[in-house]
Order: sequence, then C-alpha cells, then structure tokens
Amino acid sequence: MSDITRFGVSLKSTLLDKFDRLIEQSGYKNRSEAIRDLIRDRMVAEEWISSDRETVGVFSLIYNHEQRELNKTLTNIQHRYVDIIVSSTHIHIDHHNCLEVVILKGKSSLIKKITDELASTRGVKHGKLIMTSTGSDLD
Ligand code: NI
Repeated sequence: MSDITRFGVSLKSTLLDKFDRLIEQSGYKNRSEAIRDLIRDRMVAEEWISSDRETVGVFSLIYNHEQRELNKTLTNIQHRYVDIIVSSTHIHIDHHNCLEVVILKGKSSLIKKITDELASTRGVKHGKLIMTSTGSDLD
C-alpha cells in the first residue's frame, strides 16, 4: 500500500454534511471510497470526450420483433461492425418485445456512431448506452 497518498480537502461544512449524507445513503463506508469513485467516474467521462481512446460501451435496445424488416436491419448494422462488437445477447421479453444487449469495445466516437445508428432505427422503442471503460487507466 506504499503507493497510497493521503491528501486534505477544504470545503464548506454544509457541503461536507450533504456529501456525507449522500454517500451514506449510497452505502459507502467511508469518504475515501466515495471520492475514489467520483474521480474514476470523471476520468471515464474524459475517456468518452477524447474520441480516439479505446473504451467500452454497453448498449441496450428494446424493439418489437414483429415490425417489418427491423430485426434484419439491426442485425445488418451489427454485422458491419464485428471488430467493435464484442458480444450481443437477445432476450424475448414477451410475445412482441425483444431486448438486445450489445457490448462494444473500441474508439468512443465509433461506439457512439454505431449505437446512435441502432437507436435511431425506425421501430426501436428505447436505446440506452452505458459509457464505461476498459478499466486500464483507473488505478
Ligand atoms: Ni426476441
């Protein structure tokens, strides 16, 4: 643990009280872990701003499989990006609706392009991208 550095932070006590309440509600045992997570979250956001960094996205989409050509269109888009799409899972939610979860690894700009294309396909009811990270720069 010799690479651990301790540092002091100055802030208004009212703000610290609010922060302490917030992190307690979220289940944190101490401020350090909460602050580490905030820092990592900001660093991941930065990965997504610099468009040529390799990163990871988890994309979910909900659609009605009975919509004409929709299934085929979504599959065709995914086949165009086999180098970026690491995994894709299809779940039949009910008689009409399908959930697809697509995991992508590559440049953030390309991940956004692919997931925008999937989400904006006519008939897709909901598409949501979780912008996460390879984790390699987070320690
Ligand atoms: Ni299905």
